[in-house]
Amino acid sequence: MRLAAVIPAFNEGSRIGSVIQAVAPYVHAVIVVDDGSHDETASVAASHGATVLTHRENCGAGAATMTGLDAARRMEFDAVITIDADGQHNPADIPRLIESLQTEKSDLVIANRFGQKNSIPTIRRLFNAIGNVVTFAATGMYLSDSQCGFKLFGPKALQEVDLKMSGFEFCTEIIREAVQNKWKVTSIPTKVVYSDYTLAKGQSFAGGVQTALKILLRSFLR
Ligand SMILES: Nc1nc2c(ncn2[C@@H]2O[C@H](COP(=O)(O)OP(=O)(O)OP(=O)(O)O)[C@@H](O)[C@H]2O)c(=O)[nH]1
Ligand SMILES: [Mg+2]
Repeated sequence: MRLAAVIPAFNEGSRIGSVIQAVAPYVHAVIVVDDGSHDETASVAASHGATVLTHRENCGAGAATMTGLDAARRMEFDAVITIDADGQHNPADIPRLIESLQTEKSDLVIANRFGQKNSIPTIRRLFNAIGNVVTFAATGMYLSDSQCGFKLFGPKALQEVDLKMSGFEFCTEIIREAVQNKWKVTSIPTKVVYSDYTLAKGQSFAGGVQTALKILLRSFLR
């Protein structure tokens, strides 16, 4: 199975190099999508051997992820790992995602940050719980971590995925596509690290509410 990593990245110049280094041993290629960063994300990624695609403007994590998935398809990869550029996920968990894809014959494996002992701030737990409820309301599928960026798309999911929502709504959109296209979804507990850096950069409460409203509006207007 030819496996690529897709890393959406917005202003992650200080982190992206070490993330690429840690991911590279597990995959055949690393594709970084520089989402209109104002810092050195693109040059650092290129100097660490990644294929770099650049959005001229900041388009959002969903758009950046879709750009990377589409590129991997065109480069004829069979499967894609998506992983955040801020170092929150542990690339050493990648083999366990692959194992789940193969043994469970699943199409999409989603890392579950809440399935093992991780130190996660209460506000982040709350955000994600709301994300799970909104996702369930919009798709009918309940997952313990519907909003996690660490995922493995198997061959069927990689060929069929077609995200239209550009922001963080894309995580819920992926679940809707899974339901519509009858992908088998599995979820496995993984490590996650919250630091001052990721908390300062990550999602704001207002942003989270906006995302939830967009998802709900979209699913009612469908
Ligand atoms: N915030 C943000 N991240 C983006 C954007 N485009 C790509 N990304 C990348 O998307 C990934 C997830 O972004 P984060 O802001 O850390 O979101 P998160 O991990 O879901 O949220 P936290 O749990 O708060 O850390 C990172 O690799 C970002 O670099 C964007 O427009 N905004
Ligand atoms: Mg983050």
